[in-house]
Amino acid sequence: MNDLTDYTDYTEYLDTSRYPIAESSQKRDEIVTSAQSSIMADGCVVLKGFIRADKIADLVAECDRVEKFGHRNFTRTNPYFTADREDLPTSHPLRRFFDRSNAFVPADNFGADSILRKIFDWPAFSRFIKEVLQEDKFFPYADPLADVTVNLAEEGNGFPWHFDTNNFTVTLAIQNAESGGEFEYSPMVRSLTEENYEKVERVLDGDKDLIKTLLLEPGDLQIFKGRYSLHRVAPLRGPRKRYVAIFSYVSEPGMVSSPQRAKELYGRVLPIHIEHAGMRTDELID
Ligand SMILES: O=C(O)CCC(=O)C(=O)O
Ligand SMILES: [Fe+2]
Repeated sequence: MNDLTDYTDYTEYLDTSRYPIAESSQKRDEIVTSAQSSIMADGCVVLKGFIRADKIADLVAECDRVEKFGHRNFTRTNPYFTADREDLPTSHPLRRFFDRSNAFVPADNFGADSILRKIFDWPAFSRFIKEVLQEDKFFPYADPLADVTVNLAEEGNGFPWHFDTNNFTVTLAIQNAESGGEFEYSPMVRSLTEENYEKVERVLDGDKDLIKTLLLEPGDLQIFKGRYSLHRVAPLRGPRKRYVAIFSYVSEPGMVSSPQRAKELYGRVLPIHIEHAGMRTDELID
């Protein structure tokens, strides 16, 4: 398909004059090329004002409607989500454990008129993300609880320092807390072959020379490769909840979570999770 034109009127939500992602044009090519070079340079690109400023209130209202369905999950984890290593000194990154607390609103709560779902289902949107990431194997997640979710976080919470277990994350900032919540990251601090524990330890100790800070505002779209870049969301302050939408893509069509992960992150397991895992319902252990 060489013709990128899509006549559906998404201009209602997305700032398509600033980001004409659905048309073949020089402007679109420039946006894609510039986003690709940011991703290559430090694994991150932020498209400021991707959502029209006058539509943010509708997105906040959508989140306010469903936030009561958020499933809270509390863990204590090191940046690698691995077990403690008592053979190592307590300062070692593998021994640095932080409280992690977050709540995901499962994807099946948003309803047919959801703005977030319309964006996720729009072919021009996923095609644009795929091009920016230059991923050949790129498919929308097929998990009915997790394809497009909202993460909500309250005062004191945030995401402590970690490396992602997935290759990339696509997030849309919708509402910030009164303060805090900066996105901090240390680009490419490790690689496939080198863990660089010494450098990781300096980041965990707050070495500012190694840390970049971004303050995302409502309407900003972030595409981030977090497998090799240590990152966190700084603790939040104030009573207002932080809302971030997460759009999920995977490397194979039809993929869904494991039953264990669905239960942990979304609080429920659906028949599709069990079918894909080749398990029977009575084999599930809560
Ligand atoms: O909420 C965010 O901005 C990013 C969260 C994050 O790092 C993650 O989901 O792995
Ligand atoms: Fe992350």
